[in-house]
Amino acid sequence: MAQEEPVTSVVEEGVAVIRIANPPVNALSAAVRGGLKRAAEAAEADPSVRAVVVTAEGRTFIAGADITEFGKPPVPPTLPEAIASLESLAKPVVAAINGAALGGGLEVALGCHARVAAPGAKLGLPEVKLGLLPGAGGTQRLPRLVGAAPALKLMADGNPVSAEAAKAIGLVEEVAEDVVGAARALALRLAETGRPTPARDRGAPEDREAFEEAAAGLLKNADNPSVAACVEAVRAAFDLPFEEGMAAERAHFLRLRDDPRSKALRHVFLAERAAARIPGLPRGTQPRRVERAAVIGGGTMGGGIAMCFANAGIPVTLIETSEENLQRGLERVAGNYATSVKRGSLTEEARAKRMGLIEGKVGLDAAAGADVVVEAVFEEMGLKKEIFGKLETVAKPGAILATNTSYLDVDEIAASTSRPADVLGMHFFSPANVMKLLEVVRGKRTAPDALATAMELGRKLAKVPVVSGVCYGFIGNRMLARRTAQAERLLIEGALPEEVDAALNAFGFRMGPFAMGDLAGLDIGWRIRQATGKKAPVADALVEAGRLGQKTKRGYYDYSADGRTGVPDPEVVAIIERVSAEQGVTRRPIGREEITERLLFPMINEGARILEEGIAARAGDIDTVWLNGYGWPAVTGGPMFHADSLGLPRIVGRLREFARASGDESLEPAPLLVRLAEAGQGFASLDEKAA
Ligand code: T1G
Repeated sequence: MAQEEPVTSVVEEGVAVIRIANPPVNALSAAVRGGLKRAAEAAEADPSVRAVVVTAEGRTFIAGADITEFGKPPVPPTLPEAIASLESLAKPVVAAINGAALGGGLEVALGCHARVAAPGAKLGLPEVKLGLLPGAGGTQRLPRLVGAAPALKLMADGNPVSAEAAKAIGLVEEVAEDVVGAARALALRLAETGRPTPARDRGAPEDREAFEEAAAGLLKNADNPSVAACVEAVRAAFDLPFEEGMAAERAHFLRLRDDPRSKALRHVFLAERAAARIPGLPRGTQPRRVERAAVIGGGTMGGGIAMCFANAGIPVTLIETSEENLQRGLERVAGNYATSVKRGSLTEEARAKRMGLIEGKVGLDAAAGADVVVEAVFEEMGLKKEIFGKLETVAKPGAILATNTSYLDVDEIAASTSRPADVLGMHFFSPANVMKLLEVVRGKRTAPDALATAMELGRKLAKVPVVSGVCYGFIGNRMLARRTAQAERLLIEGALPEEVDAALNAFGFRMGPFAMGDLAGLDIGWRIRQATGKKAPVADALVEAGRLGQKTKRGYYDYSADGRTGVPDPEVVAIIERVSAEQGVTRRPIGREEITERLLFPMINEGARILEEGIAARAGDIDTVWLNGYGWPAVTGGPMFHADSLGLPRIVGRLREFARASGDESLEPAPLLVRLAEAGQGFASLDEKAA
């Protein structure tokens, strides 16, 4: 269907008001760029037009270039051309910034001769967060408007500034509620006094000195190619004529745009947003109203979950079984907030407000007034069933009954109530008040509106929600179990903990599996294995030797120096060698590439099974889980995106080798993985269909 003209222009009392209406965020699609150029040319040709205003409909001015267009054949005009058509008008052009002006959106405003912003507008150049740099004149115009050092800071950290802050640095001339009215008046004044000449000066020496100092600081701390490109492009604004500076900027932009790093970051941006769309939700499904919450269990998880609600301004009742346990839970929450105030990340006023939203109560009856109840008690099915059996009469009709279980069968929990349609999983990740990921586990009888409620609530809690089906470990932990098993096998076959952790550190994970295990406590995994009859000979041997990790100053590493810095421990090597001998395995040196493939490829394989079984609806959802819950480095896009970038045939081949060498059938490539590899396709091809 032909897209309605997203750019219109109406002449009102000598002023052509150009309006962009390209929902949801007025991204600069080809139609918008073409519309802007045509509207500019029409305004120039119309003798009744004395001045021009550019504005937009909706909550954003312009959210930047259309990220979904990257990688597709370019459609003229380019954004720099569209912007030049505004800047080159003989008549004054004023931007009326009604909302967020980001990336190319701010660059459009920079191509205007003056700018007025609404009080709530945000202005920024976030391109570096997508592995890019401002590629439509931002690196050449902004330094000439606000100074090179402030310009570089704005584009290097990628964070937006408020309208007032923008005015303070000279980025906008005015801040006005009636942003279009103020822009019209300014444009007419400029028509009287003469259109400002676009700045083309090369920057004063003191500006250069401040810039070089800022650049040195940035380059010392970051090896971010986008930041380095920003520095070089802004430097060109000093050293080169404007047009040559524009050409230099364009060259940097095209190079970064085609870099795998930027492709991964753009995938992350779109995948996280696609994950919020619930597949197969009946049209017209409306989320239920959530005004009050209750959390059952005042332990670490329960307290953290209660904080999520309070942080979102939702009153929450924290429920425990005794006054003593309740006070302990509330003290833990108060301590967390106090730490944030001490660190300066929370004001005392905000702390008091949030604590005021958390009410402690003893007994399940206190959940009666809640619109959503989150159970966060010990991972024991009998206890959970008992609680849900009581909740069905305590909780009001229509309340969402959510379990925070990490592994257990949500359908079995739902079956312990007579209202399974209200039951689902909301799997928070520890620490719940910090980690972004929320797995929303859809039971087979979960009502569509209950699911929609949990997803919307997830976003309100500033989480990144992803729908998971019911299986042991859902999406993230089910894949993590594969990595954990291989990490253990690698130790038995010849690797050492520091070699395995170093491999994942080199890949981009902040912590490897063994450092992570020591931090969390090795007894947690040990208890799960004891309960499920699973074995991990090395990990079990460490726990049985009293090495539980940092909390006992010894785990896979020795922390006796300062309690936090782990160093290799000969005693651990002895334990590992003993286990290898008991397992009848002759140890061998294992190189970093094999370690990395042995850790990541079985996870990708499990991700393929999760897709085949419909546990996850999209490969991008699986990436979103790993990016937000397990620290997968965003510059490689997540496990499934990374698999596509490596090529699935290579992964299939290596998995077959691993399966043959170990005799471990579970390493055989999943049918879906083989099918895609043989078809020369990637996981992304599935998402294009599921979009
Ligand atoms: N292009 C395409 N789609 C976009 C988009 C964009 N730039 N920004 C948002 N969307 C979609 C998003 O996928 C979602 O789609 C819907 O809009 C709502 O987004 C040349 C090269 C503007 C602050 O990096 O920061 O300009 O899932 O859920 O929370 O120099 O979107 O609904 O189908 O995020 O209200 C630079 C990216 C681009 C800004 C609004 N610009 N966007 O937040 O909504 S590169 C950015 C945002 C560039 C130039 C360079 C946020 C927002 P769907 P949302 P929100």
